[in-house]
Amino acid sequence: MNLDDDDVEAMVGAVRAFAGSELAPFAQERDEQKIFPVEALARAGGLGLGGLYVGEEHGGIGLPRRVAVRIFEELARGDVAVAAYISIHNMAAAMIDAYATEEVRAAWLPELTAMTRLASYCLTEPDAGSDAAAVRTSARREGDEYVLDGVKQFISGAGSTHAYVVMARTGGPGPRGMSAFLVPGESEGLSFGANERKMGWNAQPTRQVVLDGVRVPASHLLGEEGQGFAIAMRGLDGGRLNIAACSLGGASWAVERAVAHLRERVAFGRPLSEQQALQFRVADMETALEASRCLLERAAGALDAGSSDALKLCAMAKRFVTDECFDAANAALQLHGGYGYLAEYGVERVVRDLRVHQILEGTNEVMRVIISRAVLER
Ligand code: FAD
Ligand code: 2MC
Repeated sequence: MNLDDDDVEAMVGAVRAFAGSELAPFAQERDEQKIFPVEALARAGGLGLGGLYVGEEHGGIGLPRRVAVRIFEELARGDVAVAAYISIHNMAAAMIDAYATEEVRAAWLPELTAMTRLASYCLTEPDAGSDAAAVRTSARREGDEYVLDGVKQFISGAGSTHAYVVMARTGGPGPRGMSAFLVPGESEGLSFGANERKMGWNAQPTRQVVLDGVRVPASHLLGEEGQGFAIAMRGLDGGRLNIAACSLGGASWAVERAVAHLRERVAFGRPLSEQQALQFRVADMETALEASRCLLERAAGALDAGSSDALKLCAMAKRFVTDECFDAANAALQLHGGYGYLAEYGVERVVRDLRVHQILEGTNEVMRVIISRAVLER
């Protein structure tokens, strides 16, 4: 999509309004009652938020990454957990658009981009998390079908979504033996574990996905046999930027709340905002947010341009932004005193939601593996 600056600002403004009316007012309730807001997601789809990187012929808007990070920052100001699910949905939809056959794309993408059908990304297994190339789920070719067997762990949206992008082994050990498949949610032999009880991300379910002799047409292979690991990793490059952008949105909101609180709260005869120790804290928080925004923009630009250092920059952005923004949100909680610990202020929810961004879509230790390899092995 060719967007000029006015188009970008109009789109970011529309997303800000959506986050303000459809996400923020319900975030506390969705967290407390573990509500996955499928109707609100369909309305997000109506704004184009279900096919951010999908081509226009199938209902997508083919957005550059540098715009997408701004969109996820805005969404997360409303609700971090819902914004993060929208990122995962887009990662899976983009993989289908990039690697599925034309027939499969035509069958699935219009509803995925509208978000009337939802997607999940299934890489992690009970014994293959950081070591993603150790995946054991198997896919065996039988005539014009593949038969999949295995267990996927921690799958976001599972049980409530319709399209499962599953990485499975079609060949020998290691990354080159892996392939990616689109598995329809209604497939016979597909079942789901209990909704995990979690510290945060309660507005989206997390379940095991169990594949017991699940048959899919051979046309549901994404790309070619043996390309699954690279396809999965390419998806995560952009996913990691969006997760970081969600951290930035959540932390920005929490810092704003903290600043308002410091102005209002009087102690020792004057507003807390007049205490220099707290002013310096605010200065550091604001600097961390702005540095995060700059690194995200830089990494997104590199990914858009297909630069050779894009992988390293995406890992840097994911590591730096999710760490810095967690610390900023946690500091915002501290600046609220005891009120920060109360659910009604919303800041503790943001802290709980942001914590997992240091773990998923590649832990921040794995991000250091990627960065140090790029630096030391070049
Ligand atoms: P492990 O790999 O066992 O790691 C344990 C610890 O060891 C970590 O601190 C890790 O950083 C460290 N470590 C491991 N290897 C190294 C190394 N080489 N060097 C240094 N340190 C190392 N996965 C999906 O596929 N799809 C999803 O939708 C999804 N959603 C998730 C939602 C939630 C709420 C959570 C909690 C997880 C989700 N995940 C999902 C899984 C997530 O990506 C993994 O939890 C993550 O990649 C880490 O894998 P692991 O939990 O097996 O930890
Ligand atoms: N793009 C394209 N190709 C890539 C790539 C990328 N980003 N990263 C790796 N590859 C290729 C690489 O070039 C190599 O190709 P070849 O065999 O042709 O040389 C192949 O893939 C194997 O790469 P590595 O040798 O780097 O593989 P290794 O086994 O050492 O693993 C590591 C690398 C640790 C970086 C990878 O396993 C990893 O990212 N682990 C973390 C897993 C993860 O992020 N899980 C997130 C799950 S999703 C989630 O949490 C959600 C909430 C949705």
